[in-house]
Amino acid sequence: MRAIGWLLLPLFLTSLSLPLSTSSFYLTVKTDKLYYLRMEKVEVSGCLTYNSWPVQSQGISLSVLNPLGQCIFIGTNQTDSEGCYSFTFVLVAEAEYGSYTVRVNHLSVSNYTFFTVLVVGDVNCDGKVDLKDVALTSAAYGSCKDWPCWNACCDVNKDGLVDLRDFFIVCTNYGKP
Ligand SMILES: [Ca+2]
Ligand SMILES: [Ca+2]
Repeated sequence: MRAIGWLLLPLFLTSLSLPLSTSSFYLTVKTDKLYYLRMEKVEVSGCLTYNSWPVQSQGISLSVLNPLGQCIFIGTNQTDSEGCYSFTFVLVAEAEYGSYTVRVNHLSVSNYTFFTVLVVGDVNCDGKVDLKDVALTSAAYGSCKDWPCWNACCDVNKDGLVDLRDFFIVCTNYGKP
């Protein structure tokens, strides 16, 4: 009888451990960039794992809140064969400037990340266009890629050259938001 008891013990322990194992789900989330401009496409992606193994065909829900706490996007998708999911949405022309919260959920498991919508011309990504942005653009003025004073952030119109066009954009947005 005692021998049967010892045989059943592992089964008993296994049944005890099952409820605890639900906490082994893990959901990751990231955006393709940290900073965006209005009307840019935002790509959100991540993976769902259980004890580090990918979990496929599971529903993932997404919500995105703007700096005012308003929900600007919601969606649902399923994890693929590698346990990964993705969402894409485009920021509207009137998107609020500032920090956005991206939250993903699968049942009771959730995670979140942030991204920032910048004013065009905010070349140092500090949330406003001011003298620092003008100074940085001046320092990179006249440069193109691979030049010592090249600063990709100052190439505001992304034409491969920091020139009067970029300077004009920075000055036009001076003081925003
Ligand atoms: Ca700035
Ligand atoms: Ca340029």
